[in-house]
Amino acid sequence: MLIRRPTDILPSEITPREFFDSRRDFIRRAGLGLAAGAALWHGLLPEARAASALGPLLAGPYGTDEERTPYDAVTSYNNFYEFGTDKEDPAKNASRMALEPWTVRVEGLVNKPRTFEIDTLRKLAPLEERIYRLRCVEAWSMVVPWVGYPLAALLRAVEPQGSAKYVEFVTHYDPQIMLRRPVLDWPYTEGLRLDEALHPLTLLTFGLYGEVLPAQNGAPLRVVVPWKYGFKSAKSLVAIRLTDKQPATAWNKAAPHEYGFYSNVNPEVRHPRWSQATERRIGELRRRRTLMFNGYAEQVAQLYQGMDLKKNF
Ligand SMILES: Nc1nc2c(c(=O)[nH]1)N[C@H]1C(S)=C(S)[C@@H](COP(=O)(O)O)O[C@H]1N2
Ligand SMILES: [Mo]
Repeated sequence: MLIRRPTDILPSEITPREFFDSRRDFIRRAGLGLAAGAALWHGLLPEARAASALGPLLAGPYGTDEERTPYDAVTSYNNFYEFGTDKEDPAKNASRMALEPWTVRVEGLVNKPRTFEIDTLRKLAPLEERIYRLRCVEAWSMVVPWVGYPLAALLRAVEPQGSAKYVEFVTHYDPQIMLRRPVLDWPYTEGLRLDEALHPLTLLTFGLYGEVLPAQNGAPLRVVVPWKYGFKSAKSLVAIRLTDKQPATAWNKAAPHEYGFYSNVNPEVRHPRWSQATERRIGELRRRRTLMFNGYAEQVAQLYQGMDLKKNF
């Protein structure tokens, strides 16, 4: 099978690792069409899951039949600016991060503020596999089997108070091992409206492809908000804070005219320096049309009813 790729992805980034390669070979040799191939591909996953360090995984809702982006691409073409601004920097540098011990403070306007050990947090709710698209504002996208549970499960456990309207995510920052240059205002922070954070699509994520989250993808835990630009999906969380005011966010602070608080995937709202009408799926040559809310409109459009999405970009 000829895998064509755009020039900005290194060959090493799209070569499926051996494990997935052998399955692809099998699918190819079986001479199956794309749809049958995809079904087989899905059918083969429980095998990978059984070997998972994360234990048994439920099949989560809102999946997609689209072809998954190879593991090697997902783990070698990253944005994690704390470890450098080139796509290959996080895979090279993020392993410097000590992942143990790791705690996450859940605090602010909640009845039961609590600091969780990462192992406790991982076991708070059953882990699911959720095959979600993630689309970067830079107009590349990928399809990934993420592993996690709805952020709502954690938020409900700490009992948000009536005055809580927003959720702020604070990420790990250690100047000894991360960029000191103020590319962004470290630590990287993000935010959601409380109803967005409670939406069942919003995933508190501990793994991908049935494995523990690699450091470069935001170990030991991150959020994945599939209907928003990738930068909303903050990595390596250390605090989750419920507030009554809209929190500042790293990209909005860095370039307020380019990155708004909402940052919903919206092909009708141009980034000031480029169009958002199309995207390039990693590993594909031909661009795809970008879908409103990254294809999740049916699930989330009602959250924004009556809002001007050009003004609230
Ligand atoms: N802490 C932190 N989280 C982050 C970023 C970052 O630079 N730092 N980059 C964001 C951006 S721009 C994207 S597109 C996604 C990329 O996730 P991935 O590398 O797992 O594909 O992570 C987001 N989360
Ligand atoms: Mo991004």
